[in-house]
Amino acid sequence: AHETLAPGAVLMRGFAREGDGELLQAVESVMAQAPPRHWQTPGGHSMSVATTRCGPLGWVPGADGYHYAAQHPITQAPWPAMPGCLMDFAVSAAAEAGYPGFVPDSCLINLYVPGAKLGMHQDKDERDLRAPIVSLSLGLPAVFLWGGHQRTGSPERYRLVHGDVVVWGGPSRLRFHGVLPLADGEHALVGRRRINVTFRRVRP
Ligand code: MD5
Ligand code: FE
Repeated sequence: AHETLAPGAVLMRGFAREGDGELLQAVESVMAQAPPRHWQTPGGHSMSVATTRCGPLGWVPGADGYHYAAQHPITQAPWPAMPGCLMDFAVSAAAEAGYPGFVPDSCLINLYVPGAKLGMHQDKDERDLRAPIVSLSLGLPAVFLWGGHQRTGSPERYRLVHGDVVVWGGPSRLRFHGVLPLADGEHALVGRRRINVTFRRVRP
């Protein structure tokens, strides 16, 4: 059952539960090639969420702002290739949510340990804002905050658990959002972590 949260935003509970082992293995292989790290934000703070990425383009925070780059800013190494099962997953999740033809060129992996959080923000560094973002949650449950088009106001709350998938597109693509500090726990497959994987189309 798919739940339309607002025009363009579709929550598919448990959509990724069936293939979770293979998806996790693919994510682990990317993390082995490019270990998640706490990047500095342009404001000089260290993110509490550790990130890595795969695919042709990777989102990177830097002193001069956020941008997409084909290489690691320090080692100049290209990002790991996007594993086939992640690509296939993103394409089918988007199609299922009403976005046929979505092909990601970027995949961001957010690693949360207990206490890690993500402040309210918009995802607007992608050049192609018509494409949706596909989000896959693995591991410990999290409270997702969903605001409006302004930073102010009290956001709606959704509990996202292992295997939940959300596709954010259309008028919902630019809404402010964040994640509350992760509660401690232990997930049978993923351990004491939450991993969120987002698939994006950066270049039109
Ligand atoms: C997370 N990640 O749980 C979230 C899930 C990020 C990020 O926010 O930027 O890595 S993706 C939630 C999302 C993406 C695009 C649009 C909207 C929400 N939205 O309009 O609410 O780690
Ligand atoms: Fe975001």
